[in-house]
Amino acid sequence: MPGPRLLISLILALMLLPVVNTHAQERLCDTAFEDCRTPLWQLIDAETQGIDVGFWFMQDSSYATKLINRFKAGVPVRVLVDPRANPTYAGNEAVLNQLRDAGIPMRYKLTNGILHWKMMLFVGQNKLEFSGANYSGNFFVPDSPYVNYFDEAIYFTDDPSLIQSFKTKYDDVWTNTADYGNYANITGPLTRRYPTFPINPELNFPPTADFSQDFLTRTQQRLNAETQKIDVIMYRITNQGYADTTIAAVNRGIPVRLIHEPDEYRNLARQWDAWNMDRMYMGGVQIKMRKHLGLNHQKSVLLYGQGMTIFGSSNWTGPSSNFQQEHNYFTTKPWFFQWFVNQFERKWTSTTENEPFVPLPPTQPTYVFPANSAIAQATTLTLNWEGGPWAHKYDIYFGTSPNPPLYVANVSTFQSGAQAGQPLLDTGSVDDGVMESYTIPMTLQQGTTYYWRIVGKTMANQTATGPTWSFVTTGSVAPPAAPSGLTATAISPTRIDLSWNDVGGETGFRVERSPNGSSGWAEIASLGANQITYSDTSVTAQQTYFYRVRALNTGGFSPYSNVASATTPSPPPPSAGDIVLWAAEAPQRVGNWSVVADATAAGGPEHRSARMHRPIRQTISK
Ligand SMILES: [Ca+2]
Ligand SMILES: [Ca+2]
Repeated sequence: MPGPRLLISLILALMLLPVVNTHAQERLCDTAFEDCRTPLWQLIDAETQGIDVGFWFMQDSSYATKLINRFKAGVPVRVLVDPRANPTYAGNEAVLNQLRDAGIPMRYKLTNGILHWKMMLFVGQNKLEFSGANYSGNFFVPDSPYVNYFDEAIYFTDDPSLIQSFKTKYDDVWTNTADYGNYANITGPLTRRYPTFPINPELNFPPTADFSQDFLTRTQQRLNAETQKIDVIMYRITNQGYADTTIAAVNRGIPVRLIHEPDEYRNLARQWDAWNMDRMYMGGVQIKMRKHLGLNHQKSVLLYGQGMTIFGSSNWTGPSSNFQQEHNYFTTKPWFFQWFVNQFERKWTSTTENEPFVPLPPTQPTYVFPANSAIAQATTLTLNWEGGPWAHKYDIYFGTSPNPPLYVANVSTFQSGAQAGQPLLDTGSVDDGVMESYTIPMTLQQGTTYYWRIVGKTMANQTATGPTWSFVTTGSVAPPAAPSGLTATAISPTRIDLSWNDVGGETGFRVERSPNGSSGWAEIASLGANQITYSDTSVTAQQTYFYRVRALNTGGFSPYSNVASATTPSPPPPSAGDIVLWAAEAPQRVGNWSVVADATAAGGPEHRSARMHRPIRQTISK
């Protein structure tokens, strides 16, 4: 019996232990700070009955060397591989050769959709290891704890139901001749090694014809069922369904936190990751990005209302949903959930491991057509440019001004999620080689210089503005149409007002006057564009004047308008106090004299003595 002191020490030690399974043989290993390779090495070294291995790639040859050692010691070893990883992952081919040359039986994935497993099963020890981590050094051992590591959680279990399920699934794949071929050292017919067990319903093995087992379908069901809070760590998010379901959760009041990988946000081979990230950002998902020096390759989801963890090999992508060979676990094991909660809180709170997400701008659009300063362009015209891998919407500035105005905003595509009524590109995509094009929906004027500028926008409305280019349309400018509806109105003995209807495309108007409407036309005014009234104050009383107007632009004059005429009225009779002179001829008048209609004025015709024959007056200011 231990003494009281030892007992207290034991209890304290138990209380200080990190969250562990009550089942002593299950554990999760955090690659941020733990060496998760040594326990796997130990399992390989200790196995005496049989080892089943499946992986996407293995760059760390230490696993291969240890597996070969056991194989040479008489332990049956089987390996499922995918040589399609060779071109991308240096060292994988050498490991496959190493295993093959040792005589280990190997089969490989033949059909489309990669083998994305990362698992080892140890028959004699009743142990299983699986995770999202590929068998390469950085995936299992940090270079520098919390500073330079790959985000992963490595799951070691002796849960009989999980081991039985993996045994059955492994035998299914091993004996599958439709999707898998013999890679090396297969002699005799393919046989199952184990009895066939039921698959634990918490496990998920895409691909499957059972639609309910589609990883997207299962994940969406759990996200839609959540009532409290969702935390996600996800390496790659290229499938719209996951993003939309996450945004929908935020919209019904469920907080969602997401830690993502910045290299995937700007992965030129995975452009739709940024589309989803920017949309989730706009949709209110709280997002942090890996800040440490390694890689966030983890795939885990925490559903607080359900106490559920979703963990495994599937990313939030189309291929991972129901195309690639995957293994995932939708489990409500409390210790498992709490372990991931603790891990998430540490990662989320740390200012050195992760940092708030800042949406990045797109690249500047590259113009293709029409070339800058091109001449003789058609008057119906399609602009062409390459908007790059990150822009999904465009503002198009277009017009005859050297600083063209916004012509159409947020032109997009249905692929990029254009809403009803939103203007659409003719063509366009962030996918490689798909050019953006937009046909200007009007006939352009001939012989005219047009200016255009494209602004690319991400789904988070970050922008990149292209240069301003110009082109000239074919032909010459046509003269404007003739002004119509000219009217002339005498306002006073010395003023006639004109007005007419505006025309399009003019740079100005010219007004002409004639004394008789047929000859003696003289230009009396030159007006600017859109000026459609004129007051002629160079007229005298009791005269009839004739007018016509024409418009002009760089193409020349329009035809003339109609001719309009007006007759100025008589001046008013003199009033008391006016001085009136009757003069037959008054060619030189000094001061403000004007002709009046009063034949009875002093010196007028009735007096017959004056030499002036028309009365004039000068108003006296009082
Ligand atoms: Ca494009
Ligand atoms: Ca006009």
